[in-house]
Amino acid sequence: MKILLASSNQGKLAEFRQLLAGFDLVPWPSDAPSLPETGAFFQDNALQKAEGAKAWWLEHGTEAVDGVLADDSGLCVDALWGGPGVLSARFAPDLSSYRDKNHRLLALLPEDADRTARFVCVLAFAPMPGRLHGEPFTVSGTVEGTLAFDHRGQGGFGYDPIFIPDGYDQTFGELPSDTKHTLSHRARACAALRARLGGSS
Ligand code: ITT
Repeated sequence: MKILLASSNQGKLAEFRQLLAGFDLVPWPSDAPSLPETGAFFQDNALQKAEGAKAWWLEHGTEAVDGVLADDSGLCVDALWGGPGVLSARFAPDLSSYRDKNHRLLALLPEDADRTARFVCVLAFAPMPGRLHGEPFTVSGTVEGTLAFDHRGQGGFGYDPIFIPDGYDQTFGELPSDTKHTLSHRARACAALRARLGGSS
């Protein structure tokens, strides 16, 4: 099955290449427009990106694909009322590096704050007309954990260096990527996607 990956986030794309091994993945072209995400919930945004990418690809696509996949994800911190959440990609826009954004985020928490947090990933899959039947659908995955007291590790991307998954002492930035891929929000959502697509690749 050939799937267009409607994401411009290189960290996500690297993970999808491993998590969706066996599928023929077509990257979102670098000169394609960025996809609006104006919803209040991960699910709304994932569907909006998948539908927007499908419409664009039907007009401008360079090869036939069976479906379009979009990912809306983020870090939800309990002490920040679930933030940055759907706004994770837009947190601290004045800072360019994630090292700085991570320090800014950690500085928002008082020393004695509840540090529980979770990564959430919602994937939206839109079948391509004439190639696959069915309506667009979403699947999701979550990983529970706590926030570290400092940015730790060079691995992963985004907020990985400040997130310690439950059952571990190291952050996703310190753990091997293979470990992240057994338990992450995106790994769980991809497993649900495979099940929903019938394991076909
Ligand atoms: P696309 O919309 O093009 O896919 P984006 O980066 O704008 O890319 P989102 O709106 O879904 O995507 O933002 C999610 C943000 O949450 C992302 O930019 C990261 O900062 C963070 N994030 C999501 N998954 C993550 C992960 O596995 N590890 C670390 N940070 C993650």
